[in-house]
Amino acid sequence: MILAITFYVRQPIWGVAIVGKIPEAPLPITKALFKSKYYDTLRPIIFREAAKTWEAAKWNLDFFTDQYGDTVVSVQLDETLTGEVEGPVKTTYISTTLKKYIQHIKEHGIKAGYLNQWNILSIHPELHTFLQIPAFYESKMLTITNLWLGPKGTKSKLHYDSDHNLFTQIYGRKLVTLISPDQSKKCYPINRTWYDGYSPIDILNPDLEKYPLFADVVMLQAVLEPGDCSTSLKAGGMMFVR
Ligand SMILES: O=C(O)CCC(=O)C(=O)O
Repeated sequence: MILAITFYVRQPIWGVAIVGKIPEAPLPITKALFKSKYYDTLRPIIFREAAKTWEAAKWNLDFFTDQYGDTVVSVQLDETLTGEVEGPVKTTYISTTLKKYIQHIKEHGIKAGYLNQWNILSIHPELHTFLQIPAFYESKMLTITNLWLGPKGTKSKLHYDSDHNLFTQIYGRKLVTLISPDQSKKCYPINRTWYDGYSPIDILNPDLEKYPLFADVVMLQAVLEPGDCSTSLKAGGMMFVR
């Protein structure tokens, strides 16, 4: 299982094009230093174990089955979760209960689909007590809080993002890839809009004959472990997650 929380941040633009790994910084860091060094200069950064002591670190499939099993959720079920996507994509969702979805994860793994962008606090506001916003972050900059719950191997296709985020890995591991706006034309984007723009390329297995420009793309990558926080500062750029 993989589980993550993202807080969305309304603050457009990116600023850097860098090669290689998403950089890491040690904690503690003051609000002022975080803002001047990373936020204002739009540098993606990872703070390892920043959320290790969150109450949410206790979350697992049994917690959601026992406490929220009857909640109705919308689960994405299409091919964008598993491989290369030829556009245009018809995204398919089914409505089910959390209990049934979790049962499907246990029985069918990746075929169970992805409970993504679940705006949990709008439905269960009491869950905010499980999330302790890191002290370096101005919590007033955060807007929507989304939960992403899926089976091992689930992918979020390479897509555009309109907002920065504060991404926290709760359970399982995720490979996060960020591509800055100046690189995105090498990703053969389809629907260049913030809400449904994406690339047809499976970046883990790119077809370079079909997408030769992708061979030169500059990406930042990192594996996030439980408790790690990353501030993607990716607005206007592209993101891929597995
Ligand atoms: O975790 C994921 O699968 C995708 C996250 C994402 O797209 C985002 O934070 O904007």
